[in-house]
Amino acid sequence: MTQPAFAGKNAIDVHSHVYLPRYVDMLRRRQMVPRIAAAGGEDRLIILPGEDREGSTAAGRPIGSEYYDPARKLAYMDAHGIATSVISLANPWIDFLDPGEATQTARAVNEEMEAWCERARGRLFGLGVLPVRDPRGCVEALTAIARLPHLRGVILGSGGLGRGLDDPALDPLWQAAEAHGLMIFIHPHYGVGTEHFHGTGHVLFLALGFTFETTIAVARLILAGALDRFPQLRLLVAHSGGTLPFLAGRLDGCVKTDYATKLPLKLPPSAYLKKLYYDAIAYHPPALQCLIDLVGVDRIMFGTDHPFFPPDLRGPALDTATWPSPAAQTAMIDSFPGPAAAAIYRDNARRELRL
Ligand code: 5CU
Ligand code: ZN
Repeated sequence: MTQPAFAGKNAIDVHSHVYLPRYVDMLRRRQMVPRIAAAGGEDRLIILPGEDREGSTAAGRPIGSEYYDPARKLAYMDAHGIATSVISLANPWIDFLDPGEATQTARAVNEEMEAWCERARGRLFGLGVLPVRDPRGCVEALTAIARLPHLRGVILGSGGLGRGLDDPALDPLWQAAEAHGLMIFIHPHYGVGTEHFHGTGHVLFLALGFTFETTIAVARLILAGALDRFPQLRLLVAHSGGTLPFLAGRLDGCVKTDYATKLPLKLPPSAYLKKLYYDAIAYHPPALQCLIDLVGVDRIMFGTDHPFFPPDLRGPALDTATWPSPAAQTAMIDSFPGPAAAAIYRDNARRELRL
């Protein structure tokens, strides 16, 4: 009998999203982006900035219960040889909520996330969310998350508290994450260069806007000396670090020859990039090779981005279909030698996220 392509991988997926049911209800009640709108007999998810004004996106994308039903997450995992997923709320998290509402919602979301993971009996672990418009609430949320047995860290948008990752107001948050040994998953949402993307649907926003957003946010964090102040901080950077692996040498070169600017850095930027963790969502073996050459195989972890980038199907057919992202990531990782692939598929996540 032919084995399915994913049989026996036992992968750990560190980039796997959900919208928890209470969050979905909140998006359904909203009139402004982010929101869920019923259109043409289906629900559509409209989350990206300006998306409701951009005709070429056909107003968002379809959203079904694959985004908020844990049984469907597990069905997808079964179909793709994924043993364990580390789930995180998808963008834009709770960034848009006022401080008071955000703090309450963060608590409720993180507890619901914990309950999902507990019921999944070892197949799901989670990353919590932070009420980013309430800096003190963020530190309290980190302390609460550290006590939840199935949560291993938090997902944080590249915008940080609203002023980027080099914002000194983030220092107490970095300190708390360091003290609790929590991983912070840095993920884009707002996009950069969006004035160049009209007429291209989601394509350039996600392919370029997302990756350059991450690139800029992490580069600024490094140039601000945050990793000298918090050397034990553990950051997992989405989409294989955006373009950072490719541009690391240029960053070093520019820092070295900018004689007029005094940056508070002990090391060249690439040395800090080597201390971070990355998912393997690169879609292209030479791109993953570039990341491996920069940081080694022990800091890179398999991810799929489920339930984004689905095949063009609806309903339960989605649960047994082969999805493009895991197929692409698997083909890419399998082109590397066995020990490197094993490290990326599971060993690194198991060790770094205590799974
Ligand atoms: O590529 C991704 O990570 C995503 C995501 O998480 N959310 C989204 O809206 N599109 C793509
Ligand atoms: Zn994602």
